[in-house]
Amino acid sequence: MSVLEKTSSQHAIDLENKYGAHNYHSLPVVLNRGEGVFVWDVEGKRYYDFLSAYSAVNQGHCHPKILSAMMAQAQTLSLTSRAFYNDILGKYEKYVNEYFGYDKLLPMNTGAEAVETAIKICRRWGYEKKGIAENKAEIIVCKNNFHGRTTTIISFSNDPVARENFGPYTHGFIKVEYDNLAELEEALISDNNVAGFLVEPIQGEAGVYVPAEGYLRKAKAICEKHNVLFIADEIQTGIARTGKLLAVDHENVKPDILILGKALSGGAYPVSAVLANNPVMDVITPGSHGSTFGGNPIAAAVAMAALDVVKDEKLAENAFRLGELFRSELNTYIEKSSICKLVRGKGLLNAVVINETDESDAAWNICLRLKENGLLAKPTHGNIIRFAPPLVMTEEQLLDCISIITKTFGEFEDQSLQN
Ligand code: IF1
Repeated sequence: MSVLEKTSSQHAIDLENKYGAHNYHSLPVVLNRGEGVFVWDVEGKRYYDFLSAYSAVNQGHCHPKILSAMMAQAQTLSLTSRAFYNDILGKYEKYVNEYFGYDKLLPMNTGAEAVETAIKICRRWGYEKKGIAENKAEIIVCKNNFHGRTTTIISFSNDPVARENFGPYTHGFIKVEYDNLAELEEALISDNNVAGFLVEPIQGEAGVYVPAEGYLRKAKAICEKHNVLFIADEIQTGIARTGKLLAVDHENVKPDILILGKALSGGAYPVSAVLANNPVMDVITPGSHGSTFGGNPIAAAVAMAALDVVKDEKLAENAFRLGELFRSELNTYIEKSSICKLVRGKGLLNAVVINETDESDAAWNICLRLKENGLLAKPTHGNIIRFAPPLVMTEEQLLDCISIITKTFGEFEDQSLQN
């Protein structure tokens, strides 16, 4: 069959199964078109997208403003490498620094690369500015973290599936309980070699764990007290996803190092960035870090357009308002549900915990039924379903989705409890 011909869903799945590494267990749906909050499968069925490519498509699929910026730049100058200057990188760096309030930006491509970059900056700052002995720097991370898939990053993961048989692992990381200030302070008191604390403002993959009010603010204060850099991984929670531009904005926390990715480009192109002020970023000197595509002209053009959209379309405000509505409506449903335990989240990063164990396939089966009912979502761990639509969703569309979700849950309720 010519690849140009319409392929059936099964044929597309068979091709991936035969020719692609099996590194995902994808929901059995084959998409070939996206627009705003909608995606379509190869058979022409339309779905609400409630994953947003793991919060990369906050601005909606194929946003016209982002695409036109991308195409215009792609037809002009796509890649120079940093061996030479170009006329858009400096403009982009200025724009993003002013947008988030930092002195300098180090441009990368994927989130994991940006996390690795932040780790290198933090360690070098620890040696050159804090005076930690060579190769003794430690970075505190949280249990159940997710920061990417590189060997160093999975070295400090406690997810066996992400980590086993990828050793030997990178040293220099201390794990503490998430949302536990006492453990964080204890780790800092007992180890003078700590250079930084790397944290997700909300733990996404762990199941949308929202820490107690004040956790981020107090953690930052503890870091300041111990001369340790507070590093916020906002790759998934940033760019308006939680109802503020950044999740740390809910507590007015200013990270020493800010890590961005995913929706920094609106999902149109791999763009990530590390932001810091001069006393931190100036440890990076010519030749000490880089990337072929990092800061390329297309990435710069796309990201500026994507950030414009966030402001112009007031996506943070919309996410805040619709998130309140989503959790309120789901809580009303949960009051009488036998299968749903709770809903949690901020803005339009939410999750519903299903009344089953980690090993149960209930959440997966519910997602299969949601697909049949026209909405795509995926479990994060056995019994937790993440609900994260594009932030351009209207109230009317959200109410339509809430009725699909509650109708679908209803099909799994324990009938005996309904009478
Ligand atoms: C997968 C979820 C996982 C991230 C945070 C860094 C990265 C991510 C907070 C790395 C990436 C993606 C990766 C993708 C599934 C998805 C994900 F949490 F979003 F659901 F895995 F945990 N920091 N998250 O969320 O960014 O290198 O991918 O650009 O790897 O399966 P990346």
